[in-house]
Amino acid sequence: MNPILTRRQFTKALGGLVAACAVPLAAKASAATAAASGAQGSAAKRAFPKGFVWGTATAAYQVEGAVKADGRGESIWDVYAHTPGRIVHGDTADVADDSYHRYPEDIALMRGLGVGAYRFSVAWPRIFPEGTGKPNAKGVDYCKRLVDALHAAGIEPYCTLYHWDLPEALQRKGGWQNRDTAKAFADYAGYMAGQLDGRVRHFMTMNEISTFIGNGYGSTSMAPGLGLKGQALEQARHYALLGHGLAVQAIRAATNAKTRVGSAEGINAAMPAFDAPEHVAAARKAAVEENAGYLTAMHTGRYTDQYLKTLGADAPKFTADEMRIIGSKTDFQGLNIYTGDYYIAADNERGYEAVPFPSSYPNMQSSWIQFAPGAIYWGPKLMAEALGIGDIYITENGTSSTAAPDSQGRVLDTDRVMFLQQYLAELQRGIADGAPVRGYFLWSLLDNFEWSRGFSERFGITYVDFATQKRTPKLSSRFYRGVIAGNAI
Ligand code: GBH
Repeated sequence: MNPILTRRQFTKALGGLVAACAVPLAAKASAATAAASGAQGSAAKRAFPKGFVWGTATAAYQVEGAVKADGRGESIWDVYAHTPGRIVHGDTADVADDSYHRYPEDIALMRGLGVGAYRFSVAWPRIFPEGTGKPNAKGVDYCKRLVDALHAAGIEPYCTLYHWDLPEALQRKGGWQNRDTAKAFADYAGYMAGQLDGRVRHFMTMNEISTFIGNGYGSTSMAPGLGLKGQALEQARHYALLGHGLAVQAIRAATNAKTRVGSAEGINAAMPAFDAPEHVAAARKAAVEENAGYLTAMHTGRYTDQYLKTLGADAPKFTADEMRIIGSKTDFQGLNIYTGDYYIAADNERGYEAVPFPSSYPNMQSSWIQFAPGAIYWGPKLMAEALGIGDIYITENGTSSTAAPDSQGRVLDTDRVMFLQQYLAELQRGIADGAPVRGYFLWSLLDNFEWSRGFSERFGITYVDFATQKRTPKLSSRFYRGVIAGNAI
């Protein structure tokens, strides 16, 4: 397929966006003036820094489909999704958004939005169908075509090397419970980064180690669904971190000096219950301790005393050399922030206490997304302060919404618009107060395969009819386009 968008594809996608956002003529004219002046409405807009990166994000298994195309190997998610009872409605991602074939149309949607960046992931089993061994040239070519098409559209690719689709062949050898998997991941990451060297300037090793370990190894709600406990779980978590560290080194060895390496982690975004010095101090302590098995270890090269003490006999076995590797210096930190956790100061050993959400606390469609815009104000700020992080990107933020096409075919997702409006306002305020956030990737460009929730939860700012693959930009798409055009909220 031609990687460069034809004029027809581009106009078609843009037409869709404009049609979905159809407004009366007069309103259209004033919207155009507003966009030109960088303002959208009546309220004074607050600007983001010059050069702030605006993007959207997806992940390979959630959008690509084409699971058997061009020599792709099987992943743990193919196996999991095809196991009866695992996914809502028995959905699988065999086709998903078919983005493997339709990426030119998706890139056209991004051009319509005006985003400058796209965060995507590479499916490891497309590159090494068996996890290790001989690379699959057709899989590599697909990634190069995608990246070249993004550049042709003026969109900077941000590449995640592992968004949970472990080759099944490696799972059969123990997956992340096997130390060799960390080495195999680094080999794959180094190889792939080398192939994309010069075309991709930002690499993320892994997406949310905390989730694929917590949900896939600790519980059974994600692939491979092992439900481990105690030391076995801790050891798998440790080897995943080791895989990250080894991959940082492998990517550096395979790429030019300008390449920037980081990861995208889902954090426990600690927020003070309200802005008072003692609660802010408590939340800052919580930020370190509650992420001790992940970001804190990755940024300090050690497990905190409190963490090891709490684990006792369940603590992972590790060497000083492994901890040095896990702490390999990165150039930026990606944070996926959807919600947060409240803390108050407490007179205990830790100096903080977590405050559970009352049952009346407002929620979005997904049961785990409490509406907490403060998370994107405090999360990056406290993480940066506590761990000395220099550059942060919000690598995911967004929400599910039940909004569906109305009688005119429009998708008016006012809950998502409200959510984004409030989170972006808090992000802008955080940056103004010193949080070193350089960019924002909205999750997600498209409705897609939402893991164990299948297609029952839609995170896209573009509606996807999974029967026809028709894409329809939602109201939130128009909202985001305005934010990007004005670089302000
Ligand atoms: C991110 O995870 C993922 O990176 C992305 O792929 C995903 O599509 C997006 O968010 C939206 O979910 O089943 O009740 O145990 C966000 C963190 C952690 C949220 C695991 C869902 C499972 C809750 N996820 N959690 S439950």
